[in-house]
Amino acid sequence: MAAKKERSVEELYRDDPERADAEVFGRRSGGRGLAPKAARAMAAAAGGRIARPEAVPAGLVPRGSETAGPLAGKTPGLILLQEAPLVAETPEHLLDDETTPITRFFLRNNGLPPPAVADPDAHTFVVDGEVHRALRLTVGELKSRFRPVTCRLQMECGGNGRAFHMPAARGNPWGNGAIGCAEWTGVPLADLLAAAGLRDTAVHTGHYGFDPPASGDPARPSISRGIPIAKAMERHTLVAFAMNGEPLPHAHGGPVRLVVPGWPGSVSHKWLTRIWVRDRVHDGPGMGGTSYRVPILPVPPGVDANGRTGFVDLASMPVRSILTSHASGTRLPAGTSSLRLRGAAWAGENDIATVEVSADFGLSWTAVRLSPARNRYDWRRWSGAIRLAGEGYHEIWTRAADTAGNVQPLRAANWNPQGYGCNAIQRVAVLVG
Ligand SMILES: Nc1nc2c(c(=O)[nH]1)N[C@H]1C(S)=C(S)[C@@H](COP(=O)(O)O)O[C@H]1N2
Ligand SMILES: [Mo]
Repeated sequence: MAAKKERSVEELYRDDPERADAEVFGRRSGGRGLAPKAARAMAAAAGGRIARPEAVPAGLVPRGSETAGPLAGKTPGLILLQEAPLVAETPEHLLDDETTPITRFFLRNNGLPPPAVADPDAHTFVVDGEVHRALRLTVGELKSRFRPVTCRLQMECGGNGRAFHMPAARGNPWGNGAIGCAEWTGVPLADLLAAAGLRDTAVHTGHYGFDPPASGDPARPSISRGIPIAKAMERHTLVAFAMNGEPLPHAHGGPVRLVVPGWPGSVSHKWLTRIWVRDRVHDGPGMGGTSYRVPILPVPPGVDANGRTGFVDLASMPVRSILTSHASGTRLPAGTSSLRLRGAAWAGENDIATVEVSADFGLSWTAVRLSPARNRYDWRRWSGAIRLAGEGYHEIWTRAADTAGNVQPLRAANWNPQGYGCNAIQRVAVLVG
């Protein structure tokens, strides 16, 4: 017996695990070894031959190919950092597309998955507070009453690169893959604020969504951050309802979310229900203390000043570059003496000035070619080549500089309790021969 063609291995397991085991493995739970047909089905799901089909334990399905579960619809290879709340990173080498596909876009939730929305166009959100005329809009009205724009914009978690802080800082240990650059379609928040009419007292926004908090306490939002009015009025700050030309997926905040490019992703509120225009800096969960805040003056690494020394809200994300053409650990054939490289670079509010690569541990650097940005806050794709001197272990380093004169450091020197803004140079190991 073998799994019916039209049903995935995961569906079989979901419906009847015992029967699925019997069908896939040809025996009862607890055994090992895939039946040939099951090995083929699993290979298709995993995107490659299963190397040791005889060793696969009963009940095991390939990682990241789930049709149900937390990474449903995502490319195999995303790294699940946490299941609840859901946090998943895209390894750098899976960010090789000009525009990050939805299947490869990282996920970061602070709360629990919100209920699905049957009719996205009927979903309502409000803009209220320090405005002359509060707005109450359905997503359908947002699309028809205002003029949507489409831009390719960075979305990066404030903790991107956190794993490279030493000593370890609190929070999800992101590598450099809490970033994506998608095409977002939405209405500039500035147009909604203009329609509502800002009062002179308006200084900040506060954002709310309908995702329940991890604590289960319905009185408290999972997260509620905000931005100064100047950033809210910037034309690339969007109230977005589409991603890469598709209706905004539920996992990424559908029916409607904020996209505030260049700033920590936490201000790009998903599952949006309310934008509260405030007469002071917003004080929801995720504001104040050391949350998304960095010390004004350096603090000794490892010392948790707990917000007592001067902290400021993290605004622009720092300059960063990644290599996307080769995964760290890639083996190259003996005799390989040069390599064509591709990657991406971005710098929050600033533009990229240069990207350089080194294959001799930083003794010498070679500039690479940068492709133009489509619009402000787009990332820059880059390509170039590098010589590899001889067989053995090499590291490829990529280093970007921005137009404000900031350069990526070899090691992060801006330690802070929650590990924001770490933009150390990426080191990719390749083995020749
Ligand atoms: N409602 C809501 N919006 C949210 C969050 C959340 O937990 N709830 N997480 C934020 C954080 S910390 C990040 S980095 C981005 C991630 O967006 P993505 O999951 O679409 O990649 O969403 C932000 N918006
Ligand atoms: Mo984030």
